[in-house]
Amino acid sequence: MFKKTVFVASTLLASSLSSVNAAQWHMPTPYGDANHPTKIAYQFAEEVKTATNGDLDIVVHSGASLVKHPEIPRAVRTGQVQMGEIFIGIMGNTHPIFKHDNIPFLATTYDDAEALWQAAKPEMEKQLKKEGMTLLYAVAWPAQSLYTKKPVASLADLAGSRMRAYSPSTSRLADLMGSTPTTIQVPDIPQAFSTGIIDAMVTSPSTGANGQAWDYVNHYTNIQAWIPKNMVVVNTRSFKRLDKDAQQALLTAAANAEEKGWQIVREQAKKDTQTLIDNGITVVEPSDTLVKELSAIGAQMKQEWIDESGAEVKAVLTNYGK
Ligand code: PCA
Repeated sequence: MFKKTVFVASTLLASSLSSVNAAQWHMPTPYGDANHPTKIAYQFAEEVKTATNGDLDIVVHSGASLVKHPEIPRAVRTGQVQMGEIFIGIMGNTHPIFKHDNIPFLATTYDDAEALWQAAKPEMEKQLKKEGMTLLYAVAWPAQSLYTKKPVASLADLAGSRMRAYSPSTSRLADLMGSTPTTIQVPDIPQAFSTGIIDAMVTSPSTGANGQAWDYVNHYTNIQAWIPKNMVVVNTRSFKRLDKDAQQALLTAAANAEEKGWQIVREQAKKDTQTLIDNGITVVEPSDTLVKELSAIGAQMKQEWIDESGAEVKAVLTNYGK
């Protein structure tokens, strides 16, 4: 009898302790559930919940439903939410280090993109730390290519066009390509095309496939200009308030998410390009002229980027070795 009482008491104590420690966190993400970074975010949250026996419950709010994409960095920095996912390039005006993600032709294969990420990580972590954030993981998108209504043999074919931009670097790119940039979020792309606000965009086969790009463009030129990433960050104070086990659970799940992301993206790129073809989009390799013209723009943007922030950018390029 006595033993049983002790058992009940300690069980109650354990469960009340765990409810005292249990936390529900909110994690806004910018893109909808069909996108592979969002799928990985859900798996990450599930893994953390299991590893902490439910003590850390991360609620994923996808599709910018809780916080608008451009506001997510501030929401995490100020602790309004504990974690968030951000397309790295949108922070390009905060500090040039974030631009490593959108420089055309700096890394165009998945192996190079992984190497660039490893090279950029230390500087990224330093900068995020200054803003009260800790980097958890990043997930790459498939390589970014050109969607247009008409074939593009050279940049002359884009003269006067209106191009979607999704970051400071892509605005600059549109300028240099002789088109006018307009910032448009993914859910607004179909309407922006149908109302003539834009008539071209550079994004992944995935975003084209998810948004049924065949309804508003006919041509996809496989320029594979860069491989951008979403990163997941945590408010550093929130992270430090967790006990050591929960911290470790978060870091382990983050490492797994990052590894899975690099594995999935290669397959995803092939699958989604095939979806574009199956739905009638003409997929072509870029002409030599277009490659030459775009490479020159890439070289110019790289130089402008170096000029903006010598030390940090040079550190990335030295680590990257290219
Ligand atoms: N899709 C997102 C980011 C990169 C991508 O492939 C977008 O177009 O906004």
